[in-house]
Amino acid sequence: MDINEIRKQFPVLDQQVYGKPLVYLDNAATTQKPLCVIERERDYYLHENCNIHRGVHYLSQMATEAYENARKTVARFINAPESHEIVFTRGTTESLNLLATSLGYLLSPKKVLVTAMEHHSNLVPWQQMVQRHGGELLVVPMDDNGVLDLQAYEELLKRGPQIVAMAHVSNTLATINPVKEMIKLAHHYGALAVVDGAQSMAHLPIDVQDLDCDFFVFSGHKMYAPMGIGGLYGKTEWLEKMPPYQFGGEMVDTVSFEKTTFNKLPFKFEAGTPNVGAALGLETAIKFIENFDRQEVAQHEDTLVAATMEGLSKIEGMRFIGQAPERSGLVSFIIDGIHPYDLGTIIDKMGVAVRTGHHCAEPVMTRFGIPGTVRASFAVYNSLEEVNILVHAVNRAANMLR
Ligand code: 7TS
Repeated sequence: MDINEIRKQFPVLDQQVYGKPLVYLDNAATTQKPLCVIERERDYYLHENCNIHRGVHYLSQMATEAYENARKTVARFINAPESHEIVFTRGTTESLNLLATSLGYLLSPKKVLVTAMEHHSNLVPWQQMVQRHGGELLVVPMDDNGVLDLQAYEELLKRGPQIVAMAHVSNTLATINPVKEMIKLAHHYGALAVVDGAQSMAHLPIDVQDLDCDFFVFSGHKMYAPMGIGGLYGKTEWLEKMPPYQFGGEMVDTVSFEKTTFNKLPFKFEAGTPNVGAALGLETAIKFIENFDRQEVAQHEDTLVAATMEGLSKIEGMRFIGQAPERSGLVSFIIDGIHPYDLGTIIDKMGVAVRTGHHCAEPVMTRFGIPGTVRASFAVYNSLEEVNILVHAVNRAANMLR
């Protein structure tokens, strides 16, 4: 892999901040976008822009076809059996709110099981939904390395949750959860399985049929695609049963003042005008990812993670948060006596962009008894040279703050 060639496709990386070359290590928050994705969206607005599914004219038909082809590309990318099982949304958060609301109407669940390492987006919608039904949220605990306790998981499943929602990859700990095994167990105990793939789509191959998950959700912007687009995969049998969660144009079949019937899948869940340009950008981002040998990319990212940990481990008082044997894409750490925010602010002035804080996973920080972490997260365009700059910057900042 020629990192310099790859970086040429990301003009945003080629800039200075505070007079220093930008080192962008906040990819778990959002990745940068390659030129092909930017150009695809631009092209759409230059030549194809039109509302879809409703015009008989040429442009509308072209845009509709392009949008539906994008859906097919997403389906192929995650090996969904049918493209109508892909619902376009604004992203992971909207997909999870759709699920919590619609499954809430359908099942009125009294118990939903989540894990101790969820992003707030895969926690609060479920919590609010069960509380509305007078139920409770069950939580799978984890150990000090950030590994889920699978024995406790099974015990909790015996308490009969109707839904289990789990992160594929943790955005704070980097843990890759054994979701296939967890889904199998969930089904054994009669629960539906929802996988939050926000942090896995860009890094791991996804096969929803192999996982056998009932639902899988993701955000485009964390996988080189534009913001404002993402998706929800759901098994047909469940999507058919689930009531819509937003109402309006496009999602209806017939409407009178007395009664409304709804459109077929997936349109039933896509009320209003969608973000067509971003969906086309997402399709291009998928093709961008597929152009690489994915194993080689994963190896490259693992090398960056290992080099980061190796370099940082020499700093006095260094504590890594998240040391599961199976990890992906990021390093979270704190240094004794130093607030993550102070460290992040100082290294920002050295050109290094990392995320500090609780990363929208406050219960994880509570679990580890810390205010937050500093998180460096990687993408295909990051280099070992950037890792060296990060390590050097953290070293200098730590010395300044001590
Ligand atoms: N789930 C996980 C595991 C995430 O990492 C995120 C975003 C979300 C859900 C929500 O995704 P969204 O695209 O709908 O916002 N995580 C982060 C992060 O770690 N830093 O900024 C956003």
